[in-house]
Amino acid sequence: LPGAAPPASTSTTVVTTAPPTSTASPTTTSATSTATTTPPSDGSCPATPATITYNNAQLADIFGFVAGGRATTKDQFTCRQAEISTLFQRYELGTIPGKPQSVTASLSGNTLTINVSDQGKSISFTASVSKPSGTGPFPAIIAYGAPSIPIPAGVATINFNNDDIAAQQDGSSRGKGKFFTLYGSGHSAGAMAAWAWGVSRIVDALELVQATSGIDPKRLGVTGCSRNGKGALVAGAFEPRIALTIPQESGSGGAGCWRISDDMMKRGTSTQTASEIVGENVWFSTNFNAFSTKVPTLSEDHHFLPALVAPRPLFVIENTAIDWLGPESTFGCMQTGFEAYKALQKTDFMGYKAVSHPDHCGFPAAIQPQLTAFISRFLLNQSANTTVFTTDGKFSFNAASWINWTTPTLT
Ligand code: MCU
Repeated sequence: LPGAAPPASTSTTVVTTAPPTSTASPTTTSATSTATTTPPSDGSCPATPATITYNNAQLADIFGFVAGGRATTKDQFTCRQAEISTLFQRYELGTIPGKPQSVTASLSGNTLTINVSDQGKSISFTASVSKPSGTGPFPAIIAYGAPSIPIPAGVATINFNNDDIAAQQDGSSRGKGKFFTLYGSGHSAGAMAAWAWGVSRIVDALELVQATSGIDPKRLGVTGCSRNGKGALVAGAFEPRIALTIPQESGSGGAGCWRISDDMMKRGTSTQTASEIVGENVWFSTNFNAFSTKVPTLSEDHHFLPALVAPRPLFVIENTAIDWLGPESTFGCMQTGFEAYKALQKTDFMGYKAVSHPDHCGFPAAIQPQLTAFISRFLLNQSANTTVFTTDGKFSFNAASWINWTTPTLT
């Protein structure tokens, strides 16, 4: 197998081989290779049409299949989640390849080394692991870059150098980074799709070394702030092994909905929109460019991201002091996405809290109680009150003008 040479550091080394699920050619890679949940394999999911004609200024129905009909059961909702995954990859993110042919991992000191081979190409990357003292196993939070939330005692931190997997300097970063060394510089993935793939490989690695690592791969969180918050939300949406997703000040392109941000802009607030973001950086696939100036033709929007994370725990942190983040958009968008948690009868598994503070990515003390509650309950297995959905009082969300569908109670 090309590139499958054993890693130099062998303190803990495990090799896994999965059947090939991805190809090196971006044009032939299946857009459905990554599903957030496992839908029934009996062919009972409605097929998603290859071409979709859509035009809707409001926020699309989370539960309605593109081909018609709505999910009324939890099983059917897993079909809809697979469809939403397809739509997101097709129109915004680009394809997130499935499990590579080979992943090997070793943990030596604080360095987790991950070697990946697929279709004859290989890459290697590292993540640094800092653990509490003691033997564990400990839960861990994977932080894009470095965490800008306080990580409590008893939880390990794993620093993910996401820029190494896909660069995000500016528009010239397209196709640059280790993901593209593996899958080709013309691959459809934007940086966020590539990073989500990287998080999945870190989880693969943690599963491989779990016997000796002191990290419990079933209690993993992911976080990031700003551009990296957008990325953390996408990773949580597309990697079902992530137990707790904590995007911080992700704003437009993360917790914001394109439609609401466009509306804010129309009403005179200088906020980030789709048409701006596609020129600023390479977070999205070039597939998204065509939609950025005609957002109503997009058959999804970011209220679908919580619907992909659901019912897994999600705590969204935002900042109302910065118009560019689209605080009105993130509040309305996440409130709409929260309907998925309502439908699944898991309303205390998703929280949103936005307060006003001047320092972008600084952590405000006012959010500490809820952050502590989410981490305590979902990573440390303690009981805590995780019911929270608040923004400070500058605006409200008029659901009636954005939502023309009702939320089922999924059985
Ligand atoms: C909030 O995230 C981004 C934002 O989307 C960009 O327009 C701006 O340039 O940078 C923000 C960021 O990542 O700040 C660290």
